[in-house]
Amino acid sequence: MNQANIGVVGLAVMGSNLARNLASREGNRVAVYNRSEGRTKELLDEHPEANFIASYSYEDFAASIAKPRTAIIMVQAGAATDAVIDSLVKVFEPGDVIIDGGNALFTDTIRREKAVRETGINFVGSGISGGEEGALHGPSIMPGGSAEAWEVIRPILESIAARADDGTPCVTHIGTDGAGHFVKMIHNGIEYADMQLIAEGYDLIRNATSQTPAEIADIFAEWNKGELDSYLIEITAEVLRQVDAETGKPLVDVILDAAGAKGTGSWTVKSGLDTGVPISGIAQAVFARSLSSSLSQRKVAQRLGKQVVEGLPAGADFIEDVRKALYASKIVAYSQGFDVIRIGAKDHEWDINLSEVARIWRAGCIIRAVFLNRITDAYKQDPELELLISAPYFADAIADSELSLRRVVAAASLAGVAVPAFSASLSYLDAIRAERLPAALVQGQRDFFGAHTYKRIDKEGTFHTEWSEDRSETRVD
Ligand code: NBP
Repeated sequence: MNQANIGVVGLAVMGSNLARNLASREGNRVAVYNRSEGRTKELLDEHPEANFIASYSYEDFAASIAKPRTAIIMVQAGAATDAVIDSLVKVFEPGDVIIDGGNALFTDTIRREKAVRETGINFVGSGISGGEEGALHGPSIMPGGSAEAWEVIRPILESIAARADDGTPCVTHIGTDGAGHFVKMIHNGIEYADMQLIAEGYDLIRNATSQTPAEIADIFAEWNKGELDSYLIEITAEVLRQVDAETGKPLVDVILDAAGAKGTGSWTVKSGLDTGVPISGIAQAVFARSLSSSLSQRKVAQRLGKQVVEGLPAGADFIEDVRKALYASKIVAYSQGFDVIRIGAKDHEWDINLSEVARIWRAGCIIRAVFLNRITDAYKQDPELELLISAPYFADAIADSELSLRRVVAAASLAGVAVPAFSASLSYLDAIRAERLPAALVQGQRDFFGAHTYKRIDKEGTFHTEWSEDRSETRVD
């Protein structure tokens, strides 16, 4: 092939690995371009086997791809993505496809899709999960955009996507314009919650027992054989086993306890606020990272007295409670994440198949987990499922682990260990099932100071009480 059938713009970690993945699949010839020539030359030197066609201008890049052209952009999200799109639009033609595989904010993708569509070029905003390993060996891919563009790019994306155990590729057409990046954003939000819950479970066991990180790694490795079987549990065991070459200490004890973030977690929380979906577990996970990174405030707070951890039960029963609490809370986090996708899809008029979303997260991505098979089944059985935790399998799983979660949150509170994500999950479970919430009092307060009105449980209509005068009630509609 003298011309490439696919191009990649942006050859940093993700782009170069994705380009190599593409080149390794039969029938592909890959064109590559990067703003700084050095990166392109380095990739060519290090991977001659990939037989890339390299270009050093957008014009040559476009000429090196067979029509209709398809190119994947893998550059920094934000202004860099806009700059590359502007350049590609100038050299591409109607019918060509531009895929943005970066972590774009979905509202940017909606804007870009609209603008690019006017030129006759197809624009696909696609979430790509799995980090650098995923990009190289097979990521989970979440493309948005038009159905026509999907048919063009489908074979190539299916060829590079991760394969689940049943052999199906972890890619599906998520929906129009920003749907793919929206779903990728929620994926990352769930990832924040999953990681925080695992960290809280580790912290409790570490505080409760005299076990070393390496010994706790064995516990996680054991958990990975059961219902918690997932990539994040697997790598947790590996991280805990790692010894620092310099000090000989467990590496986890040497790493500064300030967790970083790149933005998709807080975007998810903002979406929860915008859509009115209570994604409290995810929110607590995002805030837990913020708190951890507030190093000077943490220092000042020591004036309140150092944290004293006392009285955590140390036995095997408690460790089993932590495992079950983790499972219940993880189910809550996924349920909240799918809830915001469901409502977000309604708000943006995206026809998102939730069963398909769970299906393509089963391999390749960071939150891949065996129990995603159960989520796939739950939404397949009932595509209109309003609340994932109400599906029979998950309702049973929560019933089985609820008491453990209660004991863990109670023990942590009494002992003085912060478990924000476990606590938020339990409160969510209690609140969402409550027959009556104290929201009635809140409505009374709102009507008192702002005449915001209220509804009654016993009759139709909207009412207001004259609180400060004769306290009479009037119907206002
Ligand atoms: P980075 O996000 O670090 O971006 C570096 C790339 O952007 C380089 O190729 C750089 O070119 C290019 N670039 C910049 Br910066 N400004 C540019 C401009 N004005 N015009 C053209 N190119 C420009 O790369 P990454 O970590 O490989 O991630 C790529 C995308 O994939 C990002 O959107 C990221 O959020 C997403 N993502 C990353 C991961 C991960 O695990 N890292 C996972 C999933 C998704 P240069 O070489 O000339 O500076």
